[in-house]
Amino acid sequence: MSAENYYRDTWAEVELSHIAFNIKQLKQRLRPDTGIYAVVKANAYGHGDIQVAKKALDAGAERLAVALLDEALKLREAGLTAPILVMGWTRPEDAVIAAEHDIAVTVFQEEWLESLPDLKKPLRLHMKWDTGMGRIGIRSTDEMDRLLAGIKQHEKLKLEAVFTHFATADENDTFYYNEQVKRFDQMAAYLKANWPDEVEMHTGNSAASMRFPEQMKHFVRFGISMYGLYPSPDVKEEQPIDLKPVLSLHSRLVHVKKVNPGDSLSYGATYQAKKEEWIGTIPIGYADGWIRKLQGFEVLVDGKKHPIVGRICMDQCMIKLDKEYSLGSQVTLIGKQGNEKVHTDDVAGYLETINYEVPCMLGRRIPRMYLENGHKVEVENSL
Ligand code: PMH
Repeated sequence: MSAENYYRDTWAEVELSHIAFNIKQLKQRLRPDTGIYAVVKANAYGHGDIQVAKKALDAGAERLAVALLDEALKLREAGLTAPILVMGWTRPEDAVIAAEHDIAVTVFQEEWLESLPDLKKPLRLHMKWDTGMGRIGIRSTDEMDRLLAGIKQHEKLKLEAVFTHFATADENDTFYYNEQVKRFDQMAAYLKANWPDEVEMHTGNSAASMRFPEQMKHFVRFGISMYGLYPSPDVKEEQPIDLKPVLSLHSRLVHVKKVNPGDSLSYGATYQAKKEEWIGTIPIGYADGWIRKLQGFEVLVDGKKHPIVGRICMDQCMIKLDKEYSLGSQVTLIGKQGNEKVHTDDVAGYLETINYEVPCMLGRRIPRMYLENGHKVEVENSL
């Protein structure tokens, strides 16, 4: 269920013009003949897959990439006709549905080809090469031989592309990255010698595509940096392109009170006021993905940082205010207020995780408000 209204004082803002800005920055660095897959898996890293996909295609991405067939079908149901690739494993019996909707799938197992049902429509295949990620993909030219032979046997199958994924493209040390590039190039040379048709190639994620644009093949797969986040602290420092964060997270004070010295807050009564303190309550909690480990993290009210105090509850948490604020005052958990900002990287650092995880954690219970240059264009409440 998806609605255009919501009745709670917590929301995420998704500034679509920044998607376009980030794509433009990358395009300026890529060779003119390198295209872009907008990676919109996992609900576009939590940002909203349909809205982001539309914007990315408008802004110059040619194609879409997702992890699961279900995600691809959702995009088709929303009327998106651009080429879509499922980068993860698809069940062979579901290849019929993929073909019906003209969705390209990833192939890397001989048994998979053998157990394909009869296809009425052509099916586009991307062969995955495991050059060092160790996740999915073939690792040898023997396996490639067997897959190529299998593909030849099915007249409905078309080998559209081959691809690989880098494990360390976001690190300063490029040794392992270069090993993967070498391995890919060897396999590509073998393919060229053993397959008559032209086959597309794509290797780069955000880190590789912005750091080594001249090495990119026909396409790159642009994920985290399309959302305005650098893939790692190393790349953030190197800053090969300028990026604008797309997502911000906001709430409002729904209760403000003065507590006395010794008064306790929240589950476990673990926080005790040392003196008279102003405490605000905001309607976001761990069920929204604002997890308990964020206790102590500082959020913005009135352009100033204020810490979350006491345990974070399922739907609410408390912040210690520097003075009394009126009900409804805006609280920014990720984003800017005045001269202060809380970056997604700050949340990731506090949680000792990567920035990718932060927008993905934000639950569907948080409505997404879509903006174009600060103006609201759409609201989606997919609770
Ligand atoms: N291609 C593949 C196969 C991926 O798995 C990902 C991201 C991307 C491209 C985009 O990478 P980027 O976001 O760094 O640009 N996949 C994942 C993952 O599986 N875990 O974290 C990111």
